[in-house]
Amino acid sequence: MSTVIKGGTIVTADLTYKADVKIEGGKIVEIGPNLSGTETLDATGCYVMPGGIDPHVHLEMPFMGTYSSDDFESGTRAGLAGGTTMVVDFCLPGPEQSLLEALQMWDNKTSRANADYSFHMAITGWNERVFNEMETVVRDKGINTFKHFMAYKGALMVNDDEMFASFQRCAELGALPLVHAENGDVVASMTAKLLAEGNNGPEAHAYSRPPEVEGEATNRAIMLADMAGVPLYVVHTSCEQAHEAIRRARQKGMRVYGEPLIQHLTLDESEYFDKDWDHAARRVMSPPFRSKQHQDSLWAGLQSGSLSVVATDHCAFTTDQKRFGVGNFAKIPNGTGGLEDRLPMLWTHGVNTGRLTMNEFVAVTSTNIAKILNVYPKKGAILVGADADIVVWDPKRSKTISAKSQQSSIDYNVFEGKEVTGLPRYTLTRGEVAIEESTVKTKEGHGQFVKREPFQAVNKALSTWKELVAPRKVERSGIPATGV
Ligand code: DUC
Ligand code: ZN
Ligand code: ZN
Ligand code: ZN
Repeated sequence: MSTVIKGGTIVTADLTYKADVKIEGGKIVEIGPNLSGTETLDATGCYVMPGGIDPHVHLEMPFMGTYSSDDFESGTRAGLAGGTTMVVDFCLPGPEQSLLEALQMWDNKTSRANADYSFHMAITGWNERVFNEMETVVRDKGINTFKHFMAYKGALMVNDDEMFASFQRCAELGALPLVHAENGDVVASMTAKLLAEGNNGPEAHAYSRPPEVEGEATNRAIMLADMAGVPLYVVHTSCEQAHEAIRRARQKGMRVYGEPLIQHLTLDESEYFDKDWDHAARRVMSPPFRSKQHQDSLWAGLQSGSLSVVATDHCAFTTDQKRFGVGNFAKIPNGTGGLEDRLPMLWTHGVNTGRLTMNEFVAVTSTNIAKILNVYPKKGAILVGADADIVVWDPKRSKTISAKSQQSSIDYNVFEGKEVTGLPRYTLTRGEVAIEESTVKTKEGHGQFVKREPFQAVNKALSTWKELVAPRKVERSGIPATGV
């Protein structure tokens, strides 16, 4: 049994060329002209690209007194419908919970996944057990990334001492630290002030977390990672201040990656000033949507390469869940959806406008993150031996995005009414057709956990501060007697 994708143009992060792709046993076995197999998929007029990888999703996540509404079944189905063939979710240990216990809980959620998945492990507190368990997580559990929340004070947030200790541990283990970079202390104090002054509507959420709190935290995390001698991945980079910090660090030779979200690239802060409370609350996420100036900065970063990956932070809450925050914006569950719409929206607003080439599109939706997460070329590649996670992309297919036709289980879509041109004709997950135009053929339980090995060579030579990390003892004579 073999499948041939016939008549298409292969588009990878670096090449565009006409060839057929033959698949057997879930893997690409041959690429070339005039291939034949037991089954043929017609790719005439289409681009054959590595399936999207969304490295930032929260499926069935316990958060702000509820659970995000898409689970591994509906979330991966939404992803596949939009050409995304792998997701990476965040395992969040509760207070005092062991990392390994939390991982077991997360693993239990995945039995109905339709596409492959992996986990980042969050460090939500610091003690000797966490220090020890990190090694097991990296060596035995196939997880090479640790997430740190610099915001959500009193819940997920870690302090600088904890974060710095964890960064150093990541350096030892060959793991990559991730940060949610917002200054949680300042957000908490601004939130309290806004509420005390009677600003309790969803627009106040944006006032409570201005770009400065993100820029400050991004800078701080970069400096601490540099001191620890470890690369850094900054999730949901939403503003110029954070982008500037990343740009500067990269220019100095530091290995720092920035991840804008499709929502921040295409939706702006005016969404919060809609008169309708539900409209604004549905768009409450952290960081919040920004002004057009910040959007321009993010697009420029993708074009110039200072920003590396486009993700979604898919964390979907229903309107009823959002209404927990009526009268107090700080209780609106933070999060928006985007899994199904990331590729079509980025194609429409990036490739169709000329901001991104097709190859850059593949780089920022799939190949770059596969390399950053150390799963390339199993994922993120159209190469012999790679998993056949493939999207056959029809650049002429259009639709109007609507909650009525989406796979996500929530009752609205933040992109409602937006026209997109460029959609999957087929999405294949390890060689199986999961999407054929608008027909969903996903198979519950098909998705497998993707193990990610530690990095052989974490860049230990990042910093001029290295000597501070490894202090040099000074032999001195004539030390004065201590005071009495
Ligand atoms: N931001 C969100 O909007 N939701 C989930 C967590 C986060 O950091
Ligand atoms: Zn976050
Ligand atoms: Zn997130
Ligand atoms: Zn189902």
